[in-house]
Amino acid sequence: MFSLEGRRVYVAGHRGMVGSALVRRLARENVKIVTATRQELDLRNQADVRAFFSEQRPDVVILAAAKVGGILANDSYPADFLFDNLLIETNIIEAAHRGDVAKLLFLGSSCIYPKLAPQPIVEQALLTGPLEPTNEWYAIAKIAGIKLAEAYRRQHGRDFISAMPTNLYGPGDNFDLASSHVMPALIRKAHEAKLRGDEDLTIWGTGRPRREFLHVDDCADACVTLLLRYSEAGHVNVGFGDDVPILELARMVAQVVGFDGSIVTDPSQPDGTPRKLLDSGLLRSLGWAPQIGLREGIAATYRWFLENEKDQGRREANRLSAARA
Ligand code: GFB
Repeated sequence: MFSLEGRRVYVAGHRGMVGSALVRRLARENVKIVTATRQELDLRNQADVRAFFSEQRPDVVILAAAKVGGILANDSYPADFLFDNLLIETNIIEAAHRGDVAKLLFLGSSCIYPKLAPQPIVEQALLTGPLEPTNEWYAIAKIAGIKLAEAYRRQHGRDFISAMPTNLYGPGDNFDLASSHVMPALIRKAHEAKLRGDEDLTIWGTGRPRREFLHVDDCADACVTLLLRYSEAGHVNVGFGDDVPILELARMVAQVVGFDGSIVTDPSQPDGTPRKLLDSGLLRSLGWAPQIGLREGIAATYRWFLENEKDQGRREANRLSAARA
């Protein structure tokens, strides 16, 4: 058992969907949360990261900072997904070692597993076959992160661990259609189709791939469970336990949003991996279980989208002007 009592916990990536859920969850513990915005600290800069660790002296680090995106963003920006993520995780893990951090949790993704891994996917499936081509760049960076944490444990006796969450969704997600994951994309598409009175809504791919969706608050809770109760070299799957075909997800989202037109598939867009249901038996044996069902989670995320729609619009406008500059 590890104790968080009175610890300084650095949440890297606290403005992202996962990081902000971690900050919400950690508010229930007696900890001092340490954060830095992107403007204050460029995690790709090794000297800055080292200086930040020397100043802030965190006891615990949760590495939830990453360049992330959906299938199209991953496929379109392979260099950014590989380079930025390698730098971020290398800098933080090395600085945590230098700074004598008592515990570090590295967050990866279920895309680390082979494209055609037997289902449900056990942790031991890592590096047993070829990756899904649309996101192999991100996957390679995440595999490097797992191995780096493991290497510091092996060579220096560090208590560094890794969690591999399935597809996450929830408040704070990115709803930009060009870079988002499927859940926020479908929420936005259904909402706008409803407002316009469209007769149909188009989803990418065949609609046949299956995905497992976990609410980000359940993921944050799993991270705390792992910090407190897990201290082994092997990474740990964090999944909901069930998956749905994308077409079925689209129907659920349409129902929650109140769009009653038809759903059309666009097979010219990539499907990605056919299925990636995680076996989360190890995590469950530590006493964790998801609390938020899929329909309930979609409804909560849609409410968040409605409340934050203006912010989302502003964020997209900023992104466009940054891209033009
Ligand atoms: O969530 P998503 O972008 O990523 O797509 P992955 C999941 C599935 O939904 C794919 C389909 O089969 C997409 O073709 N889909 C249907 C859509 N309509 C849409 C849409 O409007 N937008 C999007 N984005 N998808 C990502 C990886 O894979 O998952 C990352 O690229 C990471 O590396 C992340 O691992 C968790 O599940 O395919």
